[in-house]
Amino acid sequence: MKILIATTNIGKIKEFQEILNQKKIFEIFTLNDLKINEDVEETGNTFEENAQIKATFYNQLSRMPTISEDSGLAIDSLNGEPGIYSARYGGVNLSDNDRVELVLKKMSKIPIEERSARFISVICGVGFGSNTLFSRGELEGSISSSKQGSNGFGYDPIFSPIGDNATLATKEIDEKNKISHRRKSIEIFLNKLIKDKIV
Ligand code: ITT
Repeated sequence: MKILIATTNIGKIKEFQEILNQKKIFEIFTLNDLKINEDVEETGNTFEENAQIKATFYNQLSRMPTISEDSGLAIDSLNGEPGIYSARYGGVNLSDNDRVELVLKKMSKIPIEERSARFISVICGVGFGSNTLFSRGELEGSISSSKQGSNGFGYDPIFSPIGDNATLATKEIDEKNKISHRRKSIEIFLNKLIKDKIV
């Protein structure tokens, strides 16, 4: 089955490809492959709403079964921030590293036992049968007091999975992909497709 992974985030694309290619179910196309340059504004108030906005928009453009993801980091001591604003936290002109520094600064006085956080991934599929499909995966962990590692993307240099002293950015992609929020939401999504006999 040909599908579109509709994300503009290179880090996400790599992880989706790595996880899905192992399954050998799909022929994966990216926005680049289809020469789609249009962007859509994420005006929703939840991960689900934003994932659906993206999947619907790119399904209409591509006419291909489309998977989109809205994801982010929810930090308990910051009342769930950056949450759905993870990609634009602190302003759209900041780099991933600027955002990491911003979080470290905001949390500089927060003690180790109050630094709990989780990554959330919500996938929306449009064009797989008549229903819009959703799945959610989460990865519990904590925010480290300094940056560690250079792999991955986004907030990986300051997020350590629960029970692990090392951040996600110290891990190889396949190690991260074994435990990540994205891995979990992809697995749940695939199980829905299998249950509905779509694949
Ligand atoms: P698309 O909307 O095109 O998919 P995006 O980067 O704008 O790309 P989101 O709106 O879903 O995607 O924002 C997700 C942000 O959350 C992402 O930019 C990172 O800052 C952060 N994030 C999500 N998953 C992450 C991960 O596995 N590791 C580190 N940071 C992550």
